[in-house]
Order: sequence, then C-alpha cells, then structure tokens
Amino acid sequence: MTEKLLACGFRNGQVQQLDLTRCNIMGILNVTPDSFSDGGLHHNTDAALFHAEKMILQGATLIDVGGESTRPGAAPVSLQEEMDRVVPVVEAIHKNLDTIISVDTSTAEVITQAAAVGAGLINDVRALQREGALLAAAATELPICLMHMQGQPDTMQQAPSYESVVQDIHHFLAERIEACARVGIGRHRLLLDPGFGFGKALAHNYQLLNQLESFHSLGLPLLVGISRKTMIGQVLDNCPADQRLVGSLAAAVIAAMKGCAILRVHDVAETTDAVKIVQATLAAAEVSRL
Ligand code: 7PM
Repeated sequence: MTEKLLACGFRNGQVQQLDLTRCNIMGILNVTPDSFSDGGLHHNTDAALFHAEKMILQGATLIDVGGESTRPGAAPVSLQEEMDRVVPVVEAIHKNLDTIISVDTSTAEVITQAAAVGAGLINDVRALQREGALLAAAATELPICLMHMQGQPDTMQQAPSYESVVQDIHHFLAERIEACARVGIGRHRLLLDPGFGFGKALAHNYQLLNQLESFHSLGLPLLVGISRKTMIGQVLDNCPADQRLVGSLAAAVIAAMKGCAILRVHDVAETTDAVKIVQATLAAAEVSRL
C-alpha cells in the first residue's frame, strides 16, 4: 500500500513531507516563451516567483516548473536553453518560498542541476527513458513521477493507437517501475501518471479517466494533469483553453474522487475549493464506518 508521507528533499535542513492521504494541488509554472496557457508570462525569474507565491497562497502544496514545452507539435528545446530557463527559477523559489518544487524535465543534466538547487520532485513526461535520466534521477534520491506518453510531442497526436489504452499503460508503467528498481530507485520514491493528452485520442483520454482507479493496483500514488487540455475543449464545443475552467474542475473532481494524490493544474484557487468538497465527502464515508 501507499505510504502516508512522501519525503520531497530538504528545505532549511528539514525534510519536506507531502501528505499522500489527501489530494494535493500542484500549480503549473511554465517558464517557456511559448507556454500555451499563460503566454510565457513568467519568463523572467521575478515574475515566476510572483506567480508561484500566488499559487501557494491559493492552496498549492507543490509548484511544477517546466522549461520544455510538451504541447502537441512543439519543437524540441536545447539543453542549454532548458537549463537557463528552469534552474534559476527553481533556485529562486527554493530560497524564497516554502513549497515543494517539482521539475518538469526529461533531461539528465537538468535533473541533476535542479536537484542541486532545491527541487523536491522530478516530473518526467518520458518516464526516465532519455539517455542518462534514470541514473541522474537515482542519484538525486528525490521522488519521481513516471508519466506515460505514446510517441514524441511533435507527432504524438497524429495517430494515437492502443490495443487497450488502460492495459497498455499499466504494462508500460509496470515496466518503468522495474527499470527504476534496476538502478536502485525504490517504489517508495515513485508516483504514476497515465499522461492525459500525450499520444491519446479523445476516447482514450476518457477511458483512462473512467478507469483511473484501476491504476491503484500498481500500488503507487497517482498524479493527474487534465487542466485546460484539449480533451476538455473537445467535449465543450471546441472552446479555447481560456474557457475550459469549469470542465477542468469537473475532471479534477472526478480524479480526486477516484483517489489521485496530486492534481497538476493552472487554476489553483478554484481547484482547491473543488477538492475541499471532495475531501469532505470522502472523509464523511470514513466517519460513517465508525
Ligand atoms: C498537451 C499536453 C498540452 C500536455 C499541454 C500539456 C502533464 C505534465 C504536462 C501531465 C505530468 C500541460 C502540458 N502535462 N506532467 N506536463 N502530467 N506529470 O498541460 O499530464 O501543461 S505539459
């Protein structure tokens, strides 16, 4: 079974603990110039710090810093560029704000450098499959989120195809848990994410959301990112990203009801309120069993 607390690095000599018995909010902090939902507003460190502080005040217990745009059709980013975007922001947040910093990267060097300046969790959409990433992540001793993606960001939405999307992703994640074990990354350090929108057609995404609880059989905490994604827009008359708040909250409530430990979202204040209602509902079931 899942442990209660996840150790996410240190801050001022203290272990930073993440409570896995509740649904935590991870606020998205994009530091790409082409970030699809915030227009790259946080490209300089002060603006990034300001937005991170706002999300913490709104209820985020983690901040996910990402410097590589993985939106469908996105061009790859050079190592130096990703490093220059991500590392100063991680360092500034670590020095100034009391939060757990997640770093959204697949790059070994970024994993190492981000950990050295205060990252508390590695969030890899490629599940440590890039050259050197497994060993770099192992050495940090930090927790790692293993996400499923079919294909690569530039082409992944062209023809997503599965035998059974739920079973295929179970199989993939189980294989990556094994790969982690082989380099000494224990299960206690892992979180799993089915990767909504990453090489999935509309039906695949909703099958995954429908069957989300099936991933509990892998015995690890779940992280889910659905906020403002195309799968919301497609059900709502193809509305643009800035009109997907209500749909995103509905999806967040479904995922929280199904026991996910971390929700990765843009709209922190709104999602925090929605999840409080879920928590009250889930807690009531426990009370009635007494
Ligand atoms: C399409 C796909 C557009 C993905 C934008 C995105 C996730 C993530 C991202 C996720 C984890 C976005 C992204 N999505 N990390 N990074 N899980 N663990 O919505 O679903 O910002 S990038």
